[in-house]
Amino acid sequence: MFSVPIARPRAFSGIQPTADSLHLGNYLGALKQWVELQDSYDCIYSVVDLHALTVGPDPESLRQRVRATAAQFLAAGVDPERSILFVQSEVPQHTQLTWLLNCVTGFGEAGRMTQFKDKAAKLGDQAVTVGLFDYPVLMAADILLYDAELVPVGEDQRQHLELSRTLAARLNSRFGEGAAVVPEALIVKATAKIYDLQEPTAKMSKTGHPSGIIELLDDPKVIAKRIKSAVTDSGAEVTWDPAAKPGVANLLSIYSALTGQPIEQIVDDYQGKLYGHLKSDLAEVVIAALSPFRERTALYLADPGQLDRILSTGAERAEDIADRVYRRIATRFGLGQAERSR
Ligand code: ATP
Ligand code: LTN
Repeated sequence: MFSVPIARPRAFSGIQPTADSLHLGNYLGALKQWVELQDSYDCIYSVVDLHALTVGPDPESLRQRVRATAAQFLAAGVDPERSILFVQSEVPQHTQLTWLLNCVTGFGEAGRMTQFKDKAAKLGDQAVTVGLFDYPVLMAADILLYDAELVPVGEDQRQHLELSRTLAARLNSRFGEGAAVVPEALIVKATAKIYDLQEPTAKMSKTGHPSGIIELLDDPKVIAKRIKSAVTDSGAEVTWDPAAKPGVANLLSIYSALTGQPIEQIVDDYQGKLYGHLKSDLAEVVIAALSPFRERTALYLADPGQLDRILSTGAERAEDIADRVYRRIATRFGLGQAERSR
């Protein structure tokens, strides 16, 4: 008897190759869910290099970071036998669909994206590019191109996801049902926003000050130092109070996410102990979790041929889906010539 494979719903997500190492926020907010979803979804994960172009990277470092980011996806447990892993720019339909979506996105609608407004305010008028403005539309194209139902991301991507949903719904109302799948965000509350260790009200970010970040590829000594010098709050008692004690709450969230222990239990265990105890134990927990990750990343980077094969197979499989979905949507727009001549 043959067993007929039952089609599973699709999940899609991406991370920008904007640093040599991902950080703990990227891992707990996104990558950890990516790995878990592979059991129940057909997953498609991308190194979104076209998005990274919006910050004007040096070409050689971009090239290296694309590979380093892909190696970290694999090291975290993205399984190329089960999931599609590819580099966004290798699949031309992403930019093609972006153009179609540009033509149904309001200028004001895109201008309301808070991440754009924040970045634009920092850069100033002269330095802001059209690419940065269009970033959320490219992200919507990434998702709609695979008819993805679920998109695992951190809290900072909520508004962008909302725009993707709006654009998908707009295609359906303008061109009839079935034009696009309306995606859902998967934002896991406990780890949706990991905070900077030095400034525990700001999100841990690749562009933050190094002392506030735990990079996944950091040396264990650096990790221990960063955690021990994390800003904690007044008092010395370990309690869960994110509003009054954001620094301690952040450490507890990280501890809980990496060990699977509920926050209340950790708080109980530290009754009568000081912040310093929590910090040194957390340093051990983080180092133990990240050491095998660092080793696996190094192995993938040491075998460029294998990484190339994984990424080129991934791009082929991604393009196979992207081509079909792009043509379906383009036809709805009335771009039928392309369809007939193929
Ligand atoms: P950064 O701001 O750190 O430079 P980014 O937000 O520009 O990174 P990506 O590197 O593409 O973007 O983020 C990859 C994923 O990691 C996204 O799903 C994002 O929501 C998630 N993420 C980023 N920072 C955090 C954080 N501090 N806590 C939880 N999730 C995060
Ligand atoms: N904008 C996202 C990265 C990203 C993404 C996507 C995430 C680009 N395309 C599609 C999910 C789905 C960020 O984290 N900065």
